[in-house]
Amino acid sequence: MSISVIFSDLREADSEVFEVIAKEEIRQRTTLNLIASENYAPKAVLQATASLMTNKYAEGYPGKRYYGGCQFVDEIENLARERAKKLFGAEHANVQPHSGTQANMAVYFAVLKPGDTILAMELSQGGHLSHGSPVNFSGKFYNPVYYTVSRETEMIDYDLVRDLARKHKPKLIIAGASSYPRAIDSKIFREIADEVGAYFMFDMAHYAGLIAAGVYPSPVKWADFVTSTTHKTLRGPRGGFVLSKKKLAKKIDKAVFPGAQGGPLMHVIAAKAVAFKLAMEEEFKEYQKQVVANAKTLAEELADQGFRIVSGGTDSHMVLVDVRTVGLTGAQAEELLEEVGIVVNKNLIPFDPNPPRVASGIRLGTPALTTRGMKEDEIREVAKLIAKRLKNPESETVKEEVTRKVRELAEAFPIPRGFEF
Ligand code: DSN
Repeated sequence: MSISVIFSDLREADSEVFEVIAKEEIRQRTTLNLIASENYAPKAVLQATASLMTNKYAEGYPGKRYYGGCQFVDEIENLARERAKKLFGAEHANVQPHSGTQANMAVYFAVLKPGDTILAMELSQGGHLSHGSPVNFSGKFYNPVYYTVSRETEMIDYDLVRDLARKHKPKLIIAGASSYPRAIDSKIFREIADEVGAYFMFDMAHYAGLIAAGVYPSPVKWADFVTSTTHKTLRGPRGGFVLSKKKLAKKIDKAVFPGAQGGPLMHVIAAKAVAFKLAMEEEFKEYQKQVVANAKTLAEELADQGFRIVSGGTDSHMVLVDVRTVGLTGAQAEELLEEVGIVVNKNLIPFDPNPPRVASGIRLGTPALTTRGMKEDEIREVAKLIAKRLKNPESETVKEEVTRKVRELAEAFPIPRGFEF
């Protein structure tokens, strides 16, 4: 159905906002989205997010609210919690965090005091802003120590993690990343955390959908806390959640509310419940298998085209490409690709000599294109288009040809039924 029919009330009330949303709809339909942290949420998720649950205040938890009239939001939150636990095999779930960063904040509030030491992957190596970056609250309130990947393999240097843990005795060790394509060994992190008496938190925001489907190693058994978003590979609404061991349930719940947040977004929690349900279906598992197969194909084809792939490949949905191979910076590559309708983000690569706004790499992900139904053949075609554009930045002929082919691919693989607005 057309957006002007679905949003007819919005159009009438506020044509300016409507027009911008309409333009964004066209952008999403006509471009190829390779942003590793984005996806198309199913219509069922969008409908729950747009529901009247947005009208309800519900500070507190099911059965213990600070407002009347909470019987149905209680039902929704219980559904979301139970489904999250079942999906990931967790002992406890808190589905209230508004985002991944707020989920992380809640864990810090649960077990740390200001000034405590945390050990995490450095942002420039693939970590996340909220894992102790100096420009983020997590780096200002706490004392961050960073581990890196190995220069040779560009994979996590577990010996370094152990050495730093022994030396600095962190209270919390953090694993999980926003631009690390490889499998992460949670068992080793658990052993290191036990050796130095630290808590172990795994931020699975990027990998959550893969983990739910069993195509990426689950940290749930090993970590004290597992934090996540719901909108990346998991294909839900924008939001966060925390899983924990039962013995830490009270601590984490108090840290989320009243520690870090006020009223929960009940419409988003309803949509999280939907996403967790959909993620239990066989179709979702098949989708995630294809996401990884597509990412591997993307890495292989780009390598064949002469690009250096950071760490030599991928075990997940994302691929980190060193674009210095073709004499470009990440920022230049991002712009060149956007001009032809391929949307990616510039990204630091390990030990990057360039600053973040320039960067030497681009991060590519296959979740969104896989939702559009693309398989290995089309991904190979996309990789060839990326390579052609980046190897011929000055050529108008190449620019026109790639733009046309991107349009054709986008038309041949529309946002599928059940995901369109
Ligand atoms: N900004 C997200 C990403 O793109 O990975 C992480 O928060």
